[in-house]
Amino acid sequence: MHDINLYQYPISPFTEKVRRVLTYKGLGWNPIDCHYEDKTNLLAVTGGKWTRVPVLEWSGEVVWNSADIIKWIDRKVPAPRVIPDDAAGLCEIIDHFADNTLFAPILMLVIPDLLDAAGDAKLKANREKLIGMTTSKMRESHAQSREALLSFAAMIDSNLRGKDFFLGGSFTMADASLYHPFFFLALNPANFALVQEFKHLMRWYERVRDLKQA
Ligand SMILES: N[C@@H](CCC(=O)N[C@@H](CS)C(=O)NCC(=O)O)C(=O)O
Repeated sequence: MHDINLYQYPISPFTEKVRRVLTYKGLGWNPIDCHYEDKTNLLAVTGGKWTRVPVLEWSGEVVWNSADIIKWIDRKVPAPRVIPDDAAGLCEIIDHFADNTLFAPILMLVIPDLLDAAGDAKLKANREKLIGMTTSKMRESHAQSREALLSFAAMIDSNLRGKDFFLGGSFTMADASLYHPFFFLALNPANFALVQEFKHLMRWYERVRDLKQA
């Protein structure tokens, strides 16, 4: 048993952002799997204030929202730092881009096949309501989503030329933020193949996926 409880879904990209940071810092956690509809455990741990994953609980302290969890962890366990003092604002901007801009076309591309493969009508209806779009509508966006993804992948790839990590030689929050949409994309090998041509991005993806304790 570890001290940290991490409320999650195994395939949750936002949780994966936090899991990369915990791994790098050598902090173990107890995964507590949540249900897409029954939010009883999330409501209980957050005092009714939050129903999304990830939520982190450590010795009675409860934090939610992936970026806030990472900032909190970096203060509580500073070594090794993932938010450099001179790049804190940049990490926040990159996190915002990753969650809201990079993730958007990836969500459209990945969710329809994922839901079809699950074959669970209740889950499909629940996710369509949450996202505010049917899977057919998501599929209609696919040409545009692929184009957006390729343009974002090209930007990230060009910044990774000659660097092990997005801000330089060490893993930072920027890597965790940018990694999580690609983690989700990799759930669908046909979609992940779209970005294989970006060699710097691919090497970085594997480096972050295979990250060990610093
Ligand atoms: N801004 C939040 C977003 C978290 C989020 O949207 N998580 C998804 C799963 S990856 C979720 O819990 N969605 C609501 C649900 O599944 O009911 C964060 O960064 O933690």
